[in-house]
Amino acid sequence: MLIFLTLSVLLTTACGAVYDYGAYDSTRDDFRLGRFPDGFIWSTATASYQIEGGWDVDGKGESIWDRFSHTPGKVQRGDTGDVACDSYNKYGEDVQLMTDLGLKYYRFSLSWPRIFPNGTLAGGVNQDGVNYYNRLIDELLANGITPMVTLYHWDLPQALEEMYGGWLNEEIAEHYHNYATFAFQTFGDRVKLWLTFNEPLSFCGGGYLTGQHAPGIQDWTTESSLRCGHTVLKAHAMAWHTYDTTFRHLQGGKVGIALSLLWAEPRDPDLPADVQATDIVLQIYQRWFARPIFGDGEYPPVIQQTIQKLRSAKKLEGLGFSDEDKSSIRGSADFFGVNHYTTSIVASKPIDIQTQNLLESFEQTSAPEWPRAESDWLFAVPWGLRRLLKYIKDNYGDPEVYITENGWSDGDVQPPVMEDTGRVCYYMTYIDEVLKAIEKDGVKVRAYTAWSLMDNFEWARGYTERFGLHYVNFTDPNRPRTPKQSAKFYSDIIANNGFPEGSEVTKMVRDMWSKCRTHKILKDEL
Ligand code: GBH
Repeated sequence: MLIFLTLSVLLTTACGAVYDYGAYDSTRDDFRLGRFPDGFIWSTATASYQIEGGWDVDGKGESIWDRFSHTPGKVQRGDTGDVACDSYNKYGEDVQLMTDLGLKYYRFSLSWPRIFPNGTLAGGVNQDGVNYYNRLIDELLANGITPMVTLYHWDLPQALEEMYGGWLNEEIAEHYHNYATFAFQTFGDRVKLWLTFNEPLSFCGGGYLTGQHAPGIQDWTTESSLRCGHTVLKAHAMAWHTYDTTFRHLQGGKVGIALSLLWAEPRDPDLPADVQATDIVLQIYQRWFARPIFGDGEYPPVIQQTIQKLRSAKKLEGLGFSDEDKSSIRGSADFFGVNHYTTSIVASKPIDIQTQNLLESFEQTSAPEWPRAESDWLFAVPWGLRRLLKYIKDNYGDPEVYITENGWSDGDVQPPVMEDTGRVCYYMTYIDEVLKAIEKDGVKVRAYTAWSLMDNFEWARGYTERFGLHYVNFTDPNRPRTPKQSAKFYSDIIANNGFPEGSEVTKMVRDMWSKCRTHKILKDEL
């Protein structure tokens, strides 16, 4: 029996039949030529801890990522962000790379403890840190590049972790609010695009559930990650409202949030249990933060039920939204920021509802034909992005969507991957899905952001995974940056505003085609 089962699994896998997800649309993998709408925003992104270095210079306070990476066993190979790309000193070179690409936008984050060393306004402002961001912003503007600033990309001041228990404590929403207000006040004359948070799901899940990210708390009951998310939603809304009432009429900018959204498909669309498991995955990954902000202000049912369960089991306080909270969170974004990387196939797993939690009720897998990046979670499934964008349009009131991250990793190998075919294929096909979403589905996508401008500190994976359009040599004290093939390709897309017929970039698409495994059908006109 076992042998028979194994054999049949192998056979169906080899035939690929069961894994042909989303095949109902025969034009799914076609490549579409065309230009993006005028004024479409092309950008690249980085984050403070991942690139700056200068972790303890000029009055900067310690962050939870400094502490975490300095703790043995937390980051692969013992890598740290102490120096990283040394952008604290080399920001001028970074801006030069963008100019060479023809980029007009750049997304980066502020390090909270570089500005408020102990996290609080009362603890004092570090003027050297403020000056650093002033220099960077001015350098960008002098080169015609519009800054898009993330206020929080995971480097919480360590002092707030120690004084309050970090995001587990709702009181730090007030400190975040002070910090955000200070940033609007100080930089908002020149910064018009803001993101309050980068991927609450990732840092609440990584920091307070799996423990793989700072501050490294492992709590599989999900209580801690839910508390983290709760504080973050409140803090986000406070910052947005302050911008809305106090700064908008003076500065005229926009404030959004970058949510990490995956796409998911059931392993067997005809099996109700798989369909239901997929819905659970989407409730957690997509709706936990999106529904309160962009939907009706409520948590999705799975999150609500989990909170209820924890409440009755542990007599929990908090974790509920008052009507006031709800109306303050609902609608608190001027655009929908999306970080998207990959798609999952979801299968159900039977669980004991009494003793196990919902995270154990599903299994996420991939299809054998999906190309995999160096990161073990990252598969190239371009059509997943188009479905996700359509989903956002249909479920969240057709908002303006900014793709705030999308990218592909290579390994840290010798010789380095400079002819980065995997990344070129990924960008070419994912960007084309954005074009389809705009032209065929009418999704209001305003921006596309490549992660990342350059190789950098990839969190718990250290420098073992490289996401850059530029190669960074981390063994050289000067951290030289060198464009990869994908940098040239991306700059051609930017110069052409897409893939117009007859252009150089379209010729390159045709040349690349046979090397890319994601889109199998080649359209005649190409
Ligand atoms: C983004 O997160 C981050 O915003 C960015 O800083 C980062 O450099 C970039 O992506 C590349 O990773 O190891 O199986 O537990 C992307 C979302 C969420 C993807 C956490 C990896 C861990 C999966 N990430 N997830 S696993």
